[in-house]
Amino acid sequence: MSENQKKTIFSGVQPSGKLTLGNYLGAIRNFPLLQEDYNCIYCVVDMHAITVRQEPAALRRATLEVLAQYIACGLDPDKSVLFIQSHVPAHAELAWVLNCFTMFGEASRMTQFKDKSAKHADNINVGLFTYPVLMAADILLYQTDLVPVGVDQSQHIEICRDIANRFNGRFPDTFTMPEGYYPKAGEGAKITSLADPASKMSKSDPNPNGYILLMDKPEDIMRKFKRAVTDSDTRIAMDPQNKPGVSNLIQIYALATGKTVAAVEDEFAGKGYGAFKPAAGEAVVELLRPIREKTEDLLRNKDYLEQVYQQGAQKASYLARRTLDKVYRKVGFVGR
Ligand code: AQP
Repeated sequence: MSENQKKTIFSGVQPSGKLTLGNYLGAIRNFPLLQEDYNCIYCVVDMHAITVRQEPAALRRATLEVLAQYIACGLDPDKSVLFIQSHVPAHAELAWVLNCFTMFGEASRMTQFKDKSAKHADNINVGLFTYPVLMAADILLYQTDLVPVGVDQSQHIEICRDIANRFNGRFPDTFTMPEGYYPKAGEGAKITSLADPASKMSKSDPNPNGYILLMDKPEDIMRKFKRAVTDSDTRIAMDPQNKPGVSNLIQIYALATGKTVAAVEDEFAGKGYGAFKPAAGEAVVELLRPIREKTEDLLRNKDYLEQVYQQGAQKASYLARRTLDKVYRKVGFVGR
């Protein structure tokens, strides 16, 4: 298939901390699988990350680490465009135009805004409120067909589609209508916290026992799995309603080993949590070991990473500019 016939994929990850197993199983794991059949564009969304306070040196480090992890997880800079969001000013420029096509009421309904406002009550900034508009700009700039994300992002994909529809209604044939591309239920769509199975595994969780980081040492991974919250029953059975903690561990173990849920239930029938939790931990240690080692290698080679993000920014800027010029013309701005 020629490049022009291929559909376009866009996705991004915030360098708002170190990446978790949730980020990996819900999103990044799928990125390399798509790069043969689609035009793929993957971004480190540092502009999104500053909607909550970041320590500048840590943000710089985390940005390079996410880029290195993209590559360590199998993305090939010759096949996919890999870049840093703040290197392509068209993201901020389109976001401004789209702000003027987003209703205050619809932005107010975003659950992530409500959740993050509650978590950061001392810093409910306007950037946090317009986060979904910047995300819509990220996606629409590249005439994206599909956006591979975890289900926690589905509301943001819907508002992006609403904004695109509104803009296209006024100025036809501007944006491709994107669709979310989610893992199936039980296949990483939502990985929950090991310490609180009712909430999503999140890199900004103040309790480090809730998340597994891609860079965690094997002994830390094992400790967190052994302490994972389960229930007073001892059966290893998939039952997200009544046994959310164990069901989350079964999902993780199945994804890490490539086994089916039924095979996992059979393997641990009658064995109890004492056998299951360390086995899940070991499977994750082995899943993450090559990613951690490759990331460490790449982080020692800053010149290579710089070359990747510079080339990526060049390619992304070219594509983004085409859409932005079209948008500026349509809304009536005088051309430069
Ligand atoms: N627990 C999860 N299960 C499945 N998918 C997940 N994703 C995040 N957590 C899970 C997916 O990872 C991608 C990148 O997410 P992000 O870093 O851009 O933002 P996020 O969803 O807000 O992730 P975090 O870890 O919760 O970050 P913080 O704590 O900074 O807010 C997305 O595709 C997301 O769906």
